[in-house]
Amino acid sequence: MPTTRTSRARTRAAVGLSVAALAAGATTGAGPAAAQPKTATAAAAECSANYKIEQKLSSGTTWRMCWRYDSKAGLVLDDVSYQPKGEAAPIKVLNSARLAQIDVPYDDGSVEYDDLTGFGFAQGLVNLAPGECPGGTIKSVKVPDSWDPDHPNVNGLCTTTRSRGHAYRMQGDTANKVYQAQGKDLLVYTVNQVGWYEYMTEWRFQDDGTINMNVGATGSLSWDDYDAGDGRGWPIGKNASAYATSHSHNVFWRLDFGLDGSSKGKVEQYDSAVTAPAQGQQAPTNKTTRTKVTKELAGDAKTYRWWRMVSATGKNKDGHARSYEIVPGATTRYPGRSFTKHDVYFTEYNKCEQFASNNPGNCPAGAGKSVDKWVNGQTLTHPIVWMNVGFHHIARDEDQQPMPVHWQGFSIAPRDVTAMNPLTPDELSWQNGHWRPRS
Ligand SMILES: [Cu+2]
Repeated sequence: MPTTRTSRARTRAAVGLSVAALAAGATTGAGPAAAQPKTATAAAAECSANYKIEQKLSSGTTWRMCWRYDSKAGLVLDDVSYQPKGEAAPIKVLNSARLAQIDVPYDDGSVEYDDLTGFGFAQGLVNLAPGECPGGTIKSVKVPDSWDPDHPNVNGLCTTTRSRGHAYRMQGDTANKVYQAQGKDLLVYTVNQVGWYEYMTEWRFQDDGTINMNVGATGSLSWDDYDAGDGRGWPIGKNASAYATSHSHNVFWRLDFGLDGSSKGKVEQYDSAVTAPAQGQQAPTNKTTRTKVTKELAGDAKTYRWWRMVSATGKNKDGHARSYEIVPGATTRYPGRSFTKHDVYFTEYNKCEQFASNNPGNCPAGAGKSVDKWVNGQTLTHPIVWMNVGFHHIARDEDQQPMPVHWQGFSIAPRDVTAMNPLTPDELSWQNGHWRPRS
């Protein structure tokens, strides 16, 4: 093996030590824009120009936010607001959004990495080449607790726009006119190297109000883990050789909603029950019920279940309470740890509760070090959402070389934030509700 690789493999172990040593005195949250967002005002993002991201997409939607860089979480987005055309002011969506852990246990039980809190995820921020951020801007990031204190600045934050294909298509009876639009996204991302892996942390802000959060893993398979036993790895070298050890990536996100400028959002869970057709009915029936989640909850995704965060104050022009729906992505829930046993956790805001596992925050003794311990019956007045998305990585020959990006993540989608499709063309803006064809 080339020496660079060997030294990189060693780097991983070394990083674990140095960060652990630092952890004693380390605080999370750093940088000039680290001020906590105030709760009252919805509109103005409170950060200097350098830390502001503002993008008006060609369809007329503007996204605004502030960014900062945390010594463990890496990129943090604060004061995120959405302003589609036709809205006079920005609509605040999130107080704060960021990763909360990447937990990587190997299937042979040999090792488990807590990449954010123990293995220098934030310090592993890499420089981006201009070609990686086509049409966009690469910002310089000052990395707290940088491995090289003389060179803490990394050109590591890309903000750009991207097409995402059809936003909608509709034709009239005669098809004389086709309404169609191509959707545009604001993309904000960093790449963080942890050992052999390179994690892409993508935030995509769609012009229709949806936000997608995804982590993609690329780089190389861990060079230290080619000795898996039966059923715990996959041969990726010639014949029965080089059994790359299977492992899980359990990624956590932490979302602090601030819909319409209030942190006092209300969590609701919806479930639908299908019953067989009754006599005389042509189809089975389906009944959807709402459960208000008023106390802390460890939630499990299942068919016909979903959650939303409802604004405490804001209504759209139809008089409906604004909300954001949580749209889970594909996940393989890892049953091996107490904190990975559930898909979503709703906890009451507590400043010291920062990371989903091995939390270094200064919580009182007995508070527990992981998110599952913080679900203990408190009433939700300022709910925090923790999403857990797992991926079981059984390597394949195609993982060399480099390893193709494998993605995991989820979305939050507006539900009644605007009275109609925020991208509705003006000619169709009268078709709200049970409209009558014009003669
Ligand atoms: Cu993997």
